[in-house]
Amino acid sequence: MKIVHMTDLHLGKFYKGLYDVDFANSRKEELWKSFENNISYIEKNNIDVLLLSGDIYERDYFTNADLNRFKLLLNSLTKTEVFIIAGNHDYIDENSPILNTDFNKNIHIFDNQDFFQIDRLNLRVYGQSWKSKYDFTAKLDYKLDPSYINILLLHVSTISGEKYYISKDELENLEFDYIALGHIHLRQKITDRAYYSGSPEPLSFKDLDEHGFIELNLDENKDFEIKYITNSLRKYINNRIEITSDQSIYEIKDLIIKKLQGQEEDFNRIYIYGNYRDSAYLIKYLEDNLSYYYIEIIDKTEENIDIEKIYSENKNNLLGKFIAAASSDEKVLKYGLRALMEARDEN
Ligand SMILES: [Mn+2]
Repeated sequence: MKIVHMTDLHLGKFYKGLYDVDFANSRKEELWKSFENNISYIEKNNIDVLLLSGDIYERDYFTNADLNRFKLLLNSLTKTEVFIIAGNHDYIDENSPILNTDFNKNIHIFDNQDFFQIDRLNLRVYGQSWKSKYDFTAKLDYKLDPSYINILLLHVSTISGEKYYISKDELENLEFDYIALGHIHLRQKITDRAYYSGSPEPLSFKDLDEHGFIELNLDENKDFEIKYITNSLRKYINNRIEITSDQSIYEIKDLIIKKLQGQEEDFNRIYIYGNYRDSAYLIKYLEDNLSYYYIEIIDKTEENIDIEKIYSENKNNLLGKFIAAASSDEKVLKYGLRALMEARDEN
């Protein structure tokens, strides 16, 4: 049985105030585009089962037109049984239009039922939908019939200390053949049978590394192998460069261009480390002279000032007294020192 496990699509997500409207809308449309690609993949590859583990869409932004678009895409699948649970972003209540949408019969949305049974696949899929935004307790007392293939969909965290946490031990004690987890956007194995597929598209700088979905082939003996499919349209990447105070602005710009080769169309953050005299000037220059799909430049440079040396040369004058007085506050010390030295250099 060929299964695709996908989660946290966050369709309709609008990047509230973070980006300008056109940019936000184009990324919003890319999330759909990515979903269209994945639906084509599922249809072409004769996938028997699609598991959607919650946060499929954003309740706050999802219009009826969006819901119709979603329905048409899912209804275009001709060979696939689809199972959907709701997460905290698309929780289901009595007013949720998704429960009254005319999906095809092969599309199953968890509301209050324990499981759906597909005889032709000898399959039972269990799932638990969120019913409100801030309240979810996973049910763990399942009695399974091992003559079926039993799968569970769950939208929870496995990071201890986080809300809606479920431990690795609790997951291990469940007797499901596969547990399709959602909520965490990074792909990962939690137990031999419980995995996060990660979000198909990364949605912030928290969602680093590769994105797509999981494909698995579950055989009659209930054995399977996991394949991570990587096909996101973009990535989020943290980059780091080191500079020195005598490097020209052109050399620093070239360093960044080299660093970003092959990732021009991704979301890039550049952390600049090293020493530089006037880093605000440098950052402004780079922002004005580099043009990429998305770039953020973050100043991590240290002022190029050797405080101990300056202190030993100026113990008895204003500079030395200032250093002694301000030594407990590094920021005050550096800014003040620079102002004092600039004033002195002008004389
Ligand atoms: Mn979630």
